[in-house]
Amino acid sequence: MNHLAASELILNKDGSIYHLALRPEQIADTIIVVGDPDRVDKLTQYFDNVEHVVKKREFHTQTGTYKGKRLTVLSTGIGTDNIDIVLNELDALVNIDFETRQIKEKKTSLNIVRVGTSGSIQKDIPVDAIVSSKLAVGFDTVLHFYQSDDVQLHDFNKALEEHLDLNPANSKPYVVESDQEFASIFNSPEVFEGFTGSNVGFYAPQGRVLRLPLRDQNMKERLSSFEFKGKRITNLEMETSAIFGLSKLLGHKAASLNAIIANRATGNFSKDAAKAIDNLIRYTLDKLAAS
Ligand code: R1P
Repeated sequence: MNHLAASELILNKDGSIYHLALRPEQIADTIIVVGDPDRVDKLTQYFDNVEHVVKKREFHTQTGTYKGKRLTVLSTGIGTDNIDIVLNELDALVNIDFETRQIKEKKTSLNIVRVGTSGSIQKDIPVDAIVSSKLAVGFDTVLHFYQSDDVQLHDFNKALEEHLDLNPANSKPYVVESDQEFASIFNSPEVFEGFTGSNVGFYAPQGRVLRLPLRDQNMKERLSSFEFKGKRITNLEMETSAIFGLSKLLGHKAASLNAIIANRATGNFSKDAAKAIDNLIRYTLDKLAAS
């Protein structure tokens, strides 16, 4: 079997993977990913113990146990470009032998759940709600660089392309799914089922105007009015599409939970976003511990 060159699988001097600076023994098989590096402590404050803290750039990792369950919490920073790094390096930590630089024959599947923040684009999904994404649509380009046709829902892609007035210079939207079995542990009557849109920016790419006009002034309305097979786009953020797509390609099980801190349809912002995030954190930890 070919071994991976030093320029492709980049390891640091201490044997850790290039960006995350983690060694294989430092991660659990259930990983919670958050955008904000400061959110990691907000989860691990509830842990029984923390084994280690590793920080490099925006990637802040802590592994420990919560109610006896070993969990890793890792920050991704903002955007699907960072998700490309995080998913590939997490996968390398479990599925590539760093000594021989060869892909292991026996593959390990990780459970990966995002605990994020997001803006709802539907009036009936209010601020402070939790959305668990069943589907995600990526307006980013990450998945298009991989042989990813098999994990995309092409009927949804086509329906979206017909409904949205997309600039040909933008990428083609790709629709991907959570791992239905893993994601189902986060179901409950108070949690909204999500079809989450992820895009490459926070302002125009999500239809926000401060000083610069949008190319498509109706973008937000076009997104919120899309409906196909009884599914409508519920919320917008910047990571879930690549988490779902890359997890499926690499054989990991992904779920994505977002605290809705803004409602883009009504113009409301949460009066206590920190509390909404803490509520989601405690909900996620308890569901994982019970699973
Ligand atoms: C933008 O403010 C950031 O917040 C949301 C978006 O997806 C983006 O990363 O998620 P996080 O709070 O998890 O970072």
